[in-house]
Amino acid sequence: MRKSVFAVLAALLLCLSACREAPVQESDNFDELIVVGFSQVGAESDWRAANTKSMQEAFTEANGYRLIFDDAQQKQERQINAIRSFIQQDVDYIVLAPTTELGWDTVLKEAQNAGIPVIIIDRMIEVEDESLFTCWIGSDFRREGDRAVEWLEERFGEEPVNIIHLQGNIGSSAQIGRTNGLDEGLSRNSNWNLVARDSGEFTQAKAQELMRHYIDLDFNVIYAENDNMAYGAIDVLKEEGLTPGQEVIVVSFDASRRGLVLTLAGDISFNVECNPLHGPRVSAIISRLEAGETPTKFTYVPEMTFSSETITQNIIDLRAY
Ligand code: GZL
Repeated sequence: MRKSVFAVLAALLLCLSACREAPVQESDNFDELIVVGFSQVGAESDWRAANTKSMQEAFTEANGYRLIFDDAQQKQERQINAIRSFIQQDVDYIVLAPTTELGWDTVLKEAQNAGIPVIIIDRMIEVEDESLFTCWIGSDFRREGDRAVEWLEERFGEEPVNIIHLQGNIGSSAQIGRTNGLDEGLSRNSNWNLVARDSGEFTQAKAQELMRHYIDLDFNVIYAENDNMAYGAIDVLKEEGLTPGQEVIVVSFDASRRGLVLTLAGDISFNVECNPLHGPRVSAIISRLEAGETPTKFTYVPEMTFSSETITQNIIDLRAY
């Protein structure tokens, strides 16, 4: 009996001395971490998944951050609640990927009054007072639309172009810019005709639903404002025995990996990149703010285009998302 008690005591002492020398865990410096509250639109698309992954990989404890992540399921009201929660938790920074352009003034004023800088990523916001956010980094959605329209003009020339237009979430700057680009194309090409226009909410399922509704119309082009809606449209074309890239030309946005695989296959004929990899970009902005510097107010990220004629598997393999 005594031996076993002694043995237990000896083991306990050994364990305690080992724990004392235990290496400092990252979480031991919990109070030194920069706390970032990130309000994300949702998980509606491949683009969004890549954007979330980029942010989560940038804002780790190993990199000196504690990330508080909120998925708003594409509802602005949930984003506003998340921002208020971040304020209550007194985070160091708020990052907002806004669902829509309008309706942010009140809650951003609350963040400003709490002395918490707000960084906007991806889509743009419209506010009375631009001091309500520190800076914005994202895409030039109107230019994305213009590039798709320029390709369609080159592809079709004077031939008839009868378009089904699958829009993203109405009021998001990605939808506004890409739609404005198409509207400019429709206004300057008398051989172009808008057959149908509807919001697929950037999702594959909603786009399938719309395409099943419009499939009997007379169209030869689908202008899908993101890859996931292009996937949905292509599903229905194939169900109906139509060959994307032949009877129907599909133009898409995002250039996600799956979108580029379909571009290589010829299902998508033209794909405009919308780069989601904002994690390192936002981390660099916060580093500058931590150093007392003032970041550029508006930063547009570089983007390229891909066509089924020029894309290769090697290009896809080299892509980061
Ligand atoms: C664009 C982004 C859009 C993508 C969609 O920057 O806001 O939202 O194009 C995503 O895939 O759902």
